[in-house]
Amino acid sequence: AASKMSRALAEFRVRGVKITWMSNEDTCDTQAPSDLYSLFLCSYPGHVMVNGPTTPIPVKAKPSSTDPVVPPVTMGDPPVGFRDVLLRDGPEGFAKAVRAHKGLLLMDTTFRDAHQSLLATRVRTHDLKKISPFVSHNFSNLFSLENWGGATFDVAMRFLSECPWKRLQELRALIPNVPFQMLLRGANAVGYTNYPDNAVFKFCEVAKENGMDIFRVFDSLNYLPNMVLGMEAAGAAGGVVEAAISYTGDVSDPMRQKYSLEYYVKLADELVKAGTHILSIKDMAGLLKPEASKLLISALRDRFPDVPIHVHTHDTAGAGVAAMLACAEAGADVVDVAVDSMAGMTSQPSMGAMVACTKGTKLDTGIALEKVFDYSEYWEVARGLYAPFDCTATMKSGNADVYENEIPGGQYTNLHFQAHSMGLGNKFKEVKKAYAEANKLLGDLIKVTPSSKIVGDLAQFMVQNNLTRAEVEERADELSFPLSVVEFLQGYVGIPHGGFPEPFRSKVLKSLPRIDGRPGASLPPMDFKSLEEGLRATHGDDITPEDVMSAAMYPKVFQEFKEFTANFGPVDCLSTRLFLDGPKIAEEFEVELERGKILHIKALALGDLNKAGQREVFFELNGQLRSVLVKDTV
Ligand code: 3PY
Ligand code: ZN
Repeated sequence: AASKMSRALAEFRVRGVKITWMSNEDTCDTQAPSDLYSLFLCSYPGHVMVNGPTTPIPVKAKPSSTDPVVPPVTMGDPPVGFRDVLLRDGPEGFAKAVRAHKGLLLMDTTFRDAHQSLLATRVRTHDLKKISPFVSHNFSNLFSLENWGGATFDVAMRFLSECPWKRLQELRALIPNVPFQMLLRGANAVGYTNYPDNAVFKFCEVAKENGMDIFRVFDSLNYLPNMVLGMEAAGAAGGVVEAAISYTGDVSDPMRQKYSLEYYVKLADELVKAGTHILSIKDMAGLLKPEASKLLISALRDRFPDVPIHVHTHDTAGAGVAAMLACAEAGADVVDVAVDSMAGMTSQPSMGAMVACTKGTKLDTGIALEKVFDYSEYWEVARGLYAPFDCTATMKSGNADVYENEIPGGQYTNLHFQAHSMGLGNKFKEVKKAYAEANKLLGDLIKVTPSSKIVGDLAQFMVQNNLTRAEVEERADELSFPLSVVEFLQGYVGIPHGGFPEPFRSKVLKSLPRIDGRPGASLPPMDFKSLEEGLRATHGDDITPEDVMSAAMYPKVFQEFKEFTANFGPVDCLSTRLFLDGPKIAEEFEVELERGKILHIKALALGDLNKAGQREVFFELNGQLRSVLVKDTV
């Protein structure tokens, strides 16, 4: 809503987005020129020049000033890919074709999990789009490209100030032949808590309409009712359902009985019975050793000869390629990789390594290694743009201690960052130890978003308060635990395998209410009509069904994203370095408003602080002198 301070200065469209430019303290309205539209495009660069980036930067490293070069792409339509099979034969026919395929298939995670694990999910649509035609033309034999869901939905709006749906639409237009895959957190959709059932259904429907093909559905406790809800939502939308069993423990270790081979096979039985098109093992922490891979995948292969098996892992310990080769040899149809320069450590194993290691064998991927090198070179340079978020600023290697703490890839990076940014580099070991202890306290859980966060919160609580596991158990009735831990024990996330830990649960909860069964079942349906009306009243008539879903998932983040856009326009047309660091004085840059419509801007000077605490920032805009007034908040 317009605050008392602001009034509408102008309305215009920038790349299809209607903008109402409001005057406020940050923008200049005293000397507004006639071409407000162009000036508007300077407001974000001006803001960054004065105040620094709008996204929080965890480390001091600067974005590289070298832009990645896109390797040459052949003219004409891209080759036929598995998406053409899907469009022609539907999800069942697609699954049959995948199962019948000779050789190993790959899913490329570069556009989602790889940067979620290595670069704090910060990769922008701008850099994804540039390389998309190359992917479409040279990787048409991929099983899929994972490019959406997980944390990307939230981060796109929250930190990149871009619309996740627009990303999906734009990538779809550029890559028509490779199936797109997303990560759906079951009843939590792309959030951290359960949503009403109709919100999950609607989310999948809108995602499918916007070009999503394959829905990898998991639940952070492998809680079947939550998984089935997500599977039904994806299926009803017409998507390919890929039910994913989250993997923890070690099926090759006879001492680890809670998550045994039998446990996984039984769960797989239920998922196949529930109609999954594809069965997936989601090894989010990279715990699947080669021997365990052999045991697990051959057991599943024998039991479900007709169901495609797709395996996901992280390379945290460095054994990812070995494990994925073992899975493929044991009968997996598809394994996950990331392009070499975005692979390894807490990301997926390397695409180039998998392609090279299977070349000429019965598992040959059919992917040209030289194309992988070109693709990798693009990402090696693009990755430099995200240096302020790159985990390699502090993390230097893989670490086999993950077999003990079982921390998922993305969280491993986050906790490492947190420990180091507090100047507590040496504390990371302590945090990891506490994480393992917290997991035991909670009854040895499957750990993946959001259960991994609950274990992490408890671990941090233990480190901060200097508490051992025995002390926490003993004093459970008097400690004030993090809310996430209490809510988990109340049953808000679902029911863990083997039930809740007792007497710990009773001691913590005392008389607090408990939920029996599936948490979403007791939530009232979301009223989309009134949600949409409310959004229209606040933001105007341009609200789309996609906006309604963004607001349904993340009301506050969506609101802030809309406010940001009203102030600064669609910043996704700026290059990543400009977005993060702003232009240097005298630097000339271009903004592509639409295909072929390019605006030439030169940053000229930064004025002195005036009495109102503002600075005037001068630009040359298509040859004309322009300026914006920016409030200095530094
Ligand atoms: C997510 O939920 O975002 C994950 O990547 C889980 O592994
Ligand atoms: Zn993952």
